[in-house]
Amino acid sequence: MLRAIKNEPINLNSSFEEPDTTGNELVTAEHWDAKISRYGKFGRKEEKPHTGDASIYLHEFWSGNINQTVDVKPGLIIAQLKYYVTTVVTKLLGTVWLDLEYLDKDGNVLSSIRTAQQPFVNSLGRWETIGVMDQIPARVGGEPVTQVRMSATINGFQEGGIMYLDDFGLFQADDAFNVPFIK
Ligand SMILES: [Ca+2]
Repeated sequence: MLRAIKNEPINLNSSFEEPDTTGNELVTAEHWDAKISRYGKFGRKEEKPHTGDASIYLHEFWSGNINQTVDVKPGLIIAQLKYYVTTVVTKLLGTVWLDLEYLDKDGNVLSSIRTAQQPFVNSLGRWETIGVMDQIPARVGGEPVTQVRMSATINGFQEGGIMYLDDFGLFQADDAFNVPFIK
């Protein structure tokens, strides 16, 4: 029988409360990396948090992902992100999706999953959730899975809107065959 356990995120700085201290110009929150296409920046800002004081602010953003690599064990895992798109711009064509890439100890991608793309137009002016649950295999092709690279891709902010991201968490129960419970 599945047991619900209240879990904290197993990744670091999931609420973006800690500012970057490494001089990262693509994402200014500690422990996060980013890949940007053409232009844009994941900028930490204390302006519109979902929880805590800070979130990630996007404006004049073309396309890119914010990502973090996390040690995991085999079993059930949940990734979840909160996002808010303002109603300032009437024509918003953008979407967001999540990827989970399962890595070996050397960082090679063994397998991956991707959520459907969620269009911003469905949730303007309120916090929305995108999430995914999956089962991490112990091995893929004989290679043990030891890490997950979690990423959220934001695509289509060339229209000029404003978007906030917060609480990008990865959850795994202590007993990884239980379903993680997210408060
Ligand atoms: Ca926060």
